[in-house]
Amino acid sequence: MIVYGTGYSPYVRKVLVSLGEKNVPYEHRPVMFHAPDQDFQAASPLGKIPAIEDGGFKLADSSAILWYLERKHPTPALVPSDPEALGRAVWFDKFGDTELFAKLVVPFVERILKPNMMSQPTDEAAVAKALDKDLPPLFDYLERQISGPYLVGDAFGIADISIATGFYNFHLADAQVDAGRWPKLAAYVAETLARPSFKAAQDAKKG
Ligand SMILES: N[C@@H](CCC(=O)N[C@@H](CS)C(=O)NCC(=O)O)C(=O)O
Repeated sequence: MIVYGTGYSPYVRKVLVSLGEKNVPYEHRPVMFHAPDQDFQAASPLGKIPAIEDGGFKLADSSAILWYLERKHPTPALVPSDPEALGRAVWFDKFGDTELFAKLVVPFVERILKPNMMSQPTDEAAVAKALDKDLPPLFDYLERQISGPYLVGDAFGIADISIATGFYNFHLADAQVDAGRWPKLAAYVAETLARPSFKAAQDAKKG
């Protein structure tokens, strides 16, 4: 299996973590989004990362890929079968990919991407707004949801992958979850990112 997309991407990381958990070998091609690479373009209709090619089968979108991997490599299961747990897992996947990451990424964009890759100055006011205003309600919500090592049920899964992945970019930008204010979230993020699958994905090629 070929996985396209730089290791900086939280969405690419979701795929790499899932493959790591399932012990599926893969070749990683760390292209940037919209890269003029014909094989990548053929796998990603919108030019977004991640995309995969698996024996000629091409698929884009991290959630679509995780569901594909779940059916193709069912063990260990990363998607629960219990109806309520499944509903929550899909919710956390969506929430992590959209509302949460849109805010978590702000320090990364401002402090890493803009000065290093876009020749633009950092807007610390935008970082402060994300840290002081936009993220606290989301962190409050997650703090209330955490009651054990995993967000859903008694096993690591897609919800944990999708919620934790963006915190790696958050940390790269020198931002932290305040453990005094959100102790369960801070511990949960640290423990999840320390899993071998996340460690390997964090070391993945950035391109
Ligand atoms: N829903 C997609 C989102 C993927 C996505 O937005 N990836 C970013 C890079 S982190 C991208 O390719 N951006 C380029 C664009 O939006 O045109 C997924 O889960 O894979």
